[in-house]
Amino acid sequence: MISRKRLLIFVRQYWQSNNPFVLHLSGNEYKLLNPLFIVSSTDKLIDRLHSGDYRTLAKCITLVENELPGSEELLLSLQTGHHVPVIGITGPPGAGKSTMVNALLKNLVAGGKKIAVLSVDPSSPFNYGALLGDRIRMSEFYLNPNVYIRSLASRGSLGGLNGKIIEILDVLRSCPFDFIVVETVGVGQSEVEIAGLADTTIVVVVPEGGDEVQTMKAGVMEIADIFVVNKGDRDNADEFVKNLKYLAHSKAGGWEIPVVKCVATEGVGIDELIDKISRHAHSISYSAEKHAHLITEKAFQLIQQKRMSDISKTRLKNRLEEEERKPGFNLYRFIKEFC
Ligand SMILES: Nc1nc2c(ncn2[C@@H]2O[C@H](COP(=O)(O)OP(=O)(O)OP(=O)(O)O)[C@@H](O)[C@H]2O)c(=O)[nH]1
Ligand SMILES: [Mg+2]
Repeated sequence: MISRKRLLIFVRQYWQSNNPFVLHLSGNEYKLLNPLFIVSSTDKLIDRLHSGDYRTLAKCITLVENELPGSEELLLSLQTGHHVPVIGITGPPGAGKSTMVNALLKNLVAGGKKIAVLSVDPSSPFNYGALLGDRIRMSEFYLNPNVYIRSLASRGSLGGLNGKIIEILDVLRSCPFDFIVVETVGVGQSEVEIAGLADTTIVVVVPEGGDEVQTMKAGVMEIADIFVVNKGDRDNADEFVKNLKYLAHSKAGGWEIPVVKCVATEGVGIDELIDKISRHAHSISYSAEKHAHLITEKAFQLIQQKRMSDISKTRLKNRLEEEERKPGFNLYRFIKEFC
């Protein structure tokens, strides 16, 4: 049984993946049945994923995102050791991230690569209407057999990645892609979170507020593997690039954070960006140490989610309202029953 809010999410996903959900209404509750998942065995799904079947991929992502029956079995059968580089692209709303992804797709597809794009946070109130915008900006690739594009809702109004992104990325890794690109708006926690999941994190900024770079959000310096100064056609772009280069310090492992000036709408700077991405992939900071960090981070988050899965804030609130009225209430004694 699902809530009305979840239902709306389902309807949107239905639109994206063309899955024939069967909607069962009873009273105020909705139940979703998906006959395709019932008839497809996990082995069949995995085989189709390996052969790069996008319809199956869309179904599997929906299955995992909504924890529908069969999702755990699917996750347990995935071969998660298969490495497909994840490129995270983050930055403020309107910086030109989707235009940049579009330009990257153009070059990479021309080079014979197969790419998956996850666009996270289209439902954020900071970013209203972006889903439609992204569809228009990347529309030329929606029907391209070498490109798979999927939008994902964010976790909440303060940003943050979709709670199932780790699992979804692993489903995508089962398909024969050369790269997985994740676009996420740099509000709230999402940019820090994407840096914990991506092999290479690209922070897109624009020359705004004069040529000052000091106004950039704290923390951005730590997460960026590559900076892109987009909208390089603006007057103060060169000064901004110069100042940012001065500020960008090297990362552990000796990686010098490059600053690439781009005009995404014109495709300017994209070849240089692809060159930096590939250099980063071969740098020391990317290899064994980073992999160990990323996989530990993933395992930690998955365990955290599983341990917390039976704890609902609403139920906690109701219980606490009751318990607090009792004499001698102690919060630490109360939480012991959940630990
Ligand atoms: N002048 C100029 N405009 C650009 C450039 N790149 C993108 N734009 C424009 O900037 C606007 C926003 O571009 P998007 O690609 O949607 O930006 P975004 O960062 O994906 O936006 P959100 O996903 O909403 O955060 C669009 O009108 C683009 O045409 C550029 O290099 N120069
Ligand atoms: Mg966008």
